[in-house]
Amino acid sequence: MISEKMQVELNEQVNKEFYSAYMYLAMSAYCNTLGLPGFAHWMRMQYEEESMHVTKMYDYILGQGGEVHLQSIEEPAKEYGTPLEIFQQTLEHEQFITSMIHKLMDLAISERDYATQTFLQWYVTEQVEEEANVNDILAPLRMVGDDKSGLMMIDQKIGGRLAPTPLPAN
Ligand code: OFO
Repeated sequence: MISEKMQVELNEQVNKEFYSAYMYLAMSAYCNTLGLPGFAHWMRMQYEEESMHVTKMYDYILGQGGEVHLQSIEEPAKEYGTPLEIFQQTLEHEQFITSMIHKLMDLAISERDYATQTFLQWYVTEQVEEEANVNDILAPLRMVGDDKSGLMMIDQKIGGRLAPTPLPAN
């Protein structure tokens, strides 16, 4: 069982995870228009991963006897600048999501909601990985700058990103 307040906040987070998925799909389309299929693929895989973050939280709310309230999803931007700028925005977004997860954890701790603390721990760990993955791409992007052959090499490398493995049940 979760509190009314926790239910509201988890539903808010479901919406943010949906937005993440939506934004990465928009970024994927944008990378396609830049002629960077590897970047587009990476973003498409990120979209799939975010979709799983959505349903994991959705299942948790329902499993706790709560109600799911799906809200409208903000429209993402159409353009994201250079490949470096795309990943800078990605990092900023993930840092924002990390701060939201931490706020949720603060609430679970203040409510002594042990089940939700355990549930959220998965997202805390996941966010460390999300930020690290983006930083790993930002480093070579900063190094190559505008060099086209350097960009093509990064495009090829990140184009090999594997599809996310299905998440275990809560
Ligand atoms: Fe759901 O982790 Fe990214 O946003």
